[in-house]
Amino acid sequence: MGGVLGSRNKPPAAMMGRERLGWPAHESGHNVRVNQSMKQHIQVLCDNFGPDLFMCKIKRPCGGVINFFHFFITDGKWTLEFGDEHWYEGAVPQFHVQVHCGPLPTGTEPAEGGLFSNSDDSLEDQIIEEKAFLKSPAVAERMKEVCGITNWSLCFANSEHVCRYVAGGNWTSSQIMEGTDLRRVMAKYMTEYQRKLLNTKPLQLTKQLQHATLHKDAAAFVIHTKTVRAMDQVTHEEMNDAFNIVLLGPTGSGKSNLINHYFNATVSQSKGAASSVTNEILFFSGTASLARAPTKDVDEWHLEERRVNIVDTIGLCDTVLEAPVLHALIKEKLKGNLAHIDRVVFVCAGRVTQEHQDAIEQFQKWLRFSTYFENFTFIYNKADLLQEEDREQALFDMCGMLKAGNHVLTCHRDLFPSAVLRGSNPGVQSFVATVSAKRECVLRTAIGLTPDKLREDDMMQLLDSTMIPVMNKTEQGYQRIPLSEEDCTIL
Ligand SMILES: Nc1nc2c(ncn2[C@@H]2O[C@H](COP(=O)(O)OP(=O)(O)OP(=O)(O)O)[C@@H](O)[C@H]2O)c(=O)[nH]1
Ligand SMILES: [Mg+2]
Repeated sequence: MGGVLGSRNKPPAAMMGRERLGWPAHESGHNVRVNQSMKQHIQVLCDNFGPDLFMCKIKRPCGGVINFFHFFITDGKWTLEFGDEHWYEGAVPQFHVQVHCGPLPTGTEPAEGGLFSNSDDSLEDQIIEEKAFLKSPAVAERMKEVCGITNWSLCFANSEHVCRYVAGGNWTSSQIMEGTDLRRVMAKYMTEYQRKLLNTKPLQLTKQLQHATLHKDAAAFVIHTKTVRAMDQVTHEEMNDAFNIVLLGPTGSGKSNLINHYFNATVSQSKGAASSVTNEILFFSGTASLARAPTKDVDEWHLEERRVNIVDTIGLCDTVLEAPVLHALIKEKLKGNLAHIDRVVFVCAGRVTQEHQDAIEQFQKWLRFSTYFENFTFIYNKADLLQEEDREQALFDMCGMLKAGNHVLTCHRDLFPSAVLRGSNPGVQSFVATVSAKRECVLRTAIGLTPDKLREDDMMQLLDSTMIPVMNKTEQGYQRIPLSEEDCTIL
């Protein structure tokens, strides 16, 4: 045998021809095609499913790919899957998402002690239960949404994408993630933009969020320009110039709400819910008056309008995606879209559990906290819910658990975002005269920001602790966490 594609380890030409038809073009982004008349017919069948659903998989060579798992959703009687009875081993599927009450994909008998086996991945013809979940109204809606999708693609729209989307709203396939053989083989045939769009929700399945102003009397520090799922191809200079902030933390800790505060607008969905809210990684771009390293025109550090990208991530310990899949997804999206990170913001709230600590520690290691500690900020969020005297204790406890240390940055007073917002910045000309005025900036803070009331001090804390570059003496002037392959061998 050989690698993922058998002994040849190269996709068959016929399969590649068919597969590439399903790949997104740069102009149109990632789309799914839906056969509307088929959809109308199929989606009424979704009402037949009982309340208890299972996301299952079965090993099934597909389009020449060995060790590929076909995913489907079933209640034990009715099944939603990408495919039909004409599927035979090794075929390139030519089908649509459908619902039937025929035999389960292989007709295998349910395993003892549960509907399906959930233990042994290696068995052929064995149905493996990945996840049991309830048919909530949101699940029922997503089942109907995917009915009739026709453009199956191993890389962009396979059965796992569809099933994970139905179960939890994430358009994700662990089988095409970075690190898999399939990804390695197929990525060679893709453009850079196509690679960025892997595991990205198709446009038709995304809901437009109406942007509303958060606090009527406040100014936005970052002016929103666009929200994207994959960063556009920008020039090397633009890429290098942007100030990139990534928020990471447990689900529900308030990451999306903090992002809305940077823009003073509801750019990201933030709400209290039993399950995770943000189910895709989004890049919010805008501009802000930020510190810039000396240039050939200006000798000193100064303020200038710069592009800012703020990344909202799916919450760690997500209620839907298992940790290894989620971590791989976040890493591939960050690496694939950003050349460097200026600031990593860890956001926690309430109790910090062992699971939270473990997940955060993984990202600390991956982003080399021990080297780049000045590029990390730790936020104990929702501190408005605590008594004033308990805030510092909660922050202290969190930082102890996350081994955050107690790091500070030093920066010219006038370059602080709070100075800019409060209008005390005298501008580049007179700034040069006041260059000696320095201030310390702490990289850990307890804050509470809610849409109902602007807490100005907390707002300033958020901006000051996350939007000051780490100044150093390298050629570029900034210390950044490199993400690109060339800059970094361990990523
Ligand atoms: N009181 C208070 N509530 C907050 C604060 N920040 C967020 N919340 C609330 O907490 C809930 C979750 O906030 P989100 O912004 O959706 O949290 P998230 O971290 O993005 O969650 P996921 O997308 O699931 O990872 C919402 O109801 C917010 O209004 C805060 O500082 N104080
Ligand atoms: Mg969120």
